[in-house]
Amino acid sequence: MGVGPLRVEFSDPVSLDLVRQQNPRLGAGGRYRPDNCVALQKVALIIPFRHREDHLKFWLYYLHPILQRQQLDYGVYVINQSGEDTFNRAKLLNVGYAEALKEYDYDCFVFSDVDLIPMDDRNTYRCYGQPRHLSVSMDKFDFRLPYWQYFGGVSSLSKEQFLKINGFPNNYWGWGGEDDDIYNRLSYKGMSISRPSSDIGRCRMIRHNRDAKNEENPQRFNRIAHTRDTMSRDGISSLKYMVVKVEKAPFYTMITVDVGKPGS
Ligand SMILES: [Mn+2]
Repeated sequence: MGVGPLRVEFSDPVSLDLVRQQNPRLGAGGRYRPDNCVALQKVALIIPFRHREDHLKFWLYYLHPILQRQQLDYGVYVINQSGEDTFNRAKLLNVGYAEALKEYDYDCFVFSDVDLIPMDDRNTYRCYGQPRHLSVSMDKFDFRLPYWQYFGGVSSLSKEQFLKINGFPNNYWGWGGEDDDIYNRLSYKGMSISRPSSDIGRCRMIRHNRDAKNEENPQRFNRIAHTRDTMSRDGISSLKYMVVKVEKAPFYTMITVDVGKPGS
């Protein structure tokens, strides 16, 4: 079903009308299931989000056709952090996991930054025998892994793999470190990282400046050094948040959440 390498570029903005025209079989809230077969996995795509509407349009434009060619039974969940306090990517991912499961019996979770687009549809957005790192060769890093343990960008974990590591950390506020903490969790629980080859795993990042309220987190080095001690009490088991609004848009479900602020 795949077509291989894809042309991905961001010079012309895309409209949601175009997304509508190209995805006639997409259900409300960004749900899809193939009608000629039973998909092997039920996949929730989780996108941490705040103020990136233009990036989201590109993501929807490129990803929906790919995910349908991949014959996935899937739903798209945009987890929007309310307010203007410091951003917390990993906590938003935990919220996405919890909220998606309230809607459907998903068994696989793909966690994707809103600005990353795969350049080859053979990079299947599903789960594997080991946690999967999907964005292995990003244009931003010259199409190479920045370091071997790198787990940022786009990744997938089965429900079982996610629960084995108690989900993701809730206390990484601001930019950086949470992906390394997740890598530590996986490795401490005896798992390894599965990856596509570097040509199939090519992807493009939409260029942008650092967001306001997502400054580098100076505590990240200290936190990463203590994952082994903290992971059992900090994770999906200790997750606390408040849903502000659930919106079933035509191409995605947006869940706006209050995740608190540093120290709360
Ligand atoms: Mn980015």
